[in-house]
Amino acid sequence: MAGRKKLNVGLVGYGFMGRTHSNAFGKVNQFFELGYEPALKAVCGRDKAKVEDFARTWNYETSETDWRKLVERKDIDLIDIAAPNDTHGEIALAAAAAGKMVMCEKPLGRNAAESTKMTEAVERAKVPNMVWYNYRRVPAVTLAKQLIDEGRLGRIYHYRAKFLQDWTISKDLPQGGTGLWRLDVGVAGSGVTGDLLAHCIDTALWLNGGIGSVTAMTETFVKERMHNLTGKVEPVGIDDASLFLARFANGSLASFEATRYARGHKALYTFEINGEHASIFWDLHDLHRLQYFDHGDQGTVRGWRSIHITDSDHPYMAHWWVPGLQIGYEHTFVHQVADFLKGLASGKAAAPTFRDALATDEVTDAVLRSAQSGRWEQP
Ligand code: SOE
Repeated sequence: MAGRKKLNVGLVGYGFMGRTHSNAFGKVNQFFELGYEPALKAVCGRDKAKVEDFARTWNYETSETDWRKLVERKDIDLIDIAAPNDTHGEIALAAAAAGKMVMCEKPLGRNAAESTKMTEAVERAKVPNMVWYNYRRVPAVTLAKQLIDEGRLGRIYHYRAKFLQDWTISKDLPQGGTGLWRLDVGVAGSGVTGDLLAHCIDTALWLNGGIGSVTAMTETFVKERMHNLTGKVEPVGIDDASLFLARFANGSLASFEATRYARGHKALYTFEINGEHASIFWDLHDLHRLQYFDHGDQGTVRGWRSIHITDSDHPYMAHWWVPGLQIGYEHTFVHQVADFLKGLASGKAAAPTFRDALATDEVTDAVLRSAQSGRWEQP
C-alpha cells in the first residue's frame, strides 16, 4: 500500500519474546495491507554487546542500554515491553507519561494492583495500548470465537482449559537471572498462575465472558533452589502448579489447570467448550485444527469434525499461502501487530487492551488468594 505512515518502534528486551515481537513487526507489511508500517528504530537491553548483536540480527537502526533514554527519545512512537515482568510497570508508566503508545508482553503486571496503575496511566495519557496474549490470534481460536458469537453452541455449560509443561521438574535447575527469572517470584510475580493460567484465562474471558468466583489450589513442589544472582540456595516463592474451578457470569462451570510438572508435555495448551448444541476443542500442539461437534448434524454422520484451518475463508488465512498449507506460532504475533495497526487507522482499539488484560490479572489474583484462604474468591 502506498503512503503508509511510519510507526517508530522502540523495543525493550531481547529474549524469546523480543524475538517473536521483532519478527512480527518486520513481517506484518509483507502480508497485510495496512495504513501504518512499523520502523524498527531501537532495541534496548542492559548488555551492550548482546543488544548490538540483536539489533544487527533483527535490523534495528540503533540500540540503547537504558530504557529511560529510549522512552525519552523523540524519534520513538511506540514502546514495546518484552522484558521480564518486574520491569513492565515502571516502563509502561514512563512511556505513557511521555505520550508513547505502549505494547506489553503478558502478564500485564505482577499483580492486579500493578496492572491497575498501568491501565490508568495509558488511559489518562490516551495512548493506544495492547497486551500480547497471542493465542487469541491462532486462526482456529479466532474461528472458535466466531462460532460462539454466531450462537452455534447455544447456552454454554462447561469451559475446560489446561496448560501443561515439564521444564522445571529438575530440583537442580536454579532460579533467577536470564531465562530463569520466571522462577523468581520477585521478578515474575507468581509462577504458572501468571505465566500459563493467564493465557487460559485471557482466552476464556474472551470466548465465554466474565468469571464470577473461583476456588483454587497451588503447590510448590521444589521448595528451594540455587539463585543465579546471589549464588545462594533460596526459598522458591512461585507456584509450580495451579488448579482452579470457576463459575462464569453466564452460568457455565469451568476447570483450569496449569503446571510445569507434567512430564512429557512441553506447551500443551488445550481448551474445550461444551454448549447446548455444539462443542469445541482446541490443542496448541495441533494448532491449525479445530475439533467441532454439532448436534444438529444428521444422526448417521454426526461426530467430531477435525477442521483444518487453512482455507482462505478462515480467519487471517487469506493473508498467507494457499488452502491446505498451515501456519504456526510466530504468525499469531504478526496477526496481533496487524490488528493493532488496523486499530490505529480506524480509531477502534484492538483487544486485549491494558484494561482487558487487567481483568485477567484480577482473576489470577483471586486464584492466588483462594489458594491461600481455602475459600471461594471473587475477581
Ligand atoms: C513459559 O515457558 C512460556 O514461554 C510462557 O512464558 C509463554 O507465555 C507461553 O506462551 C509459552 O511458555
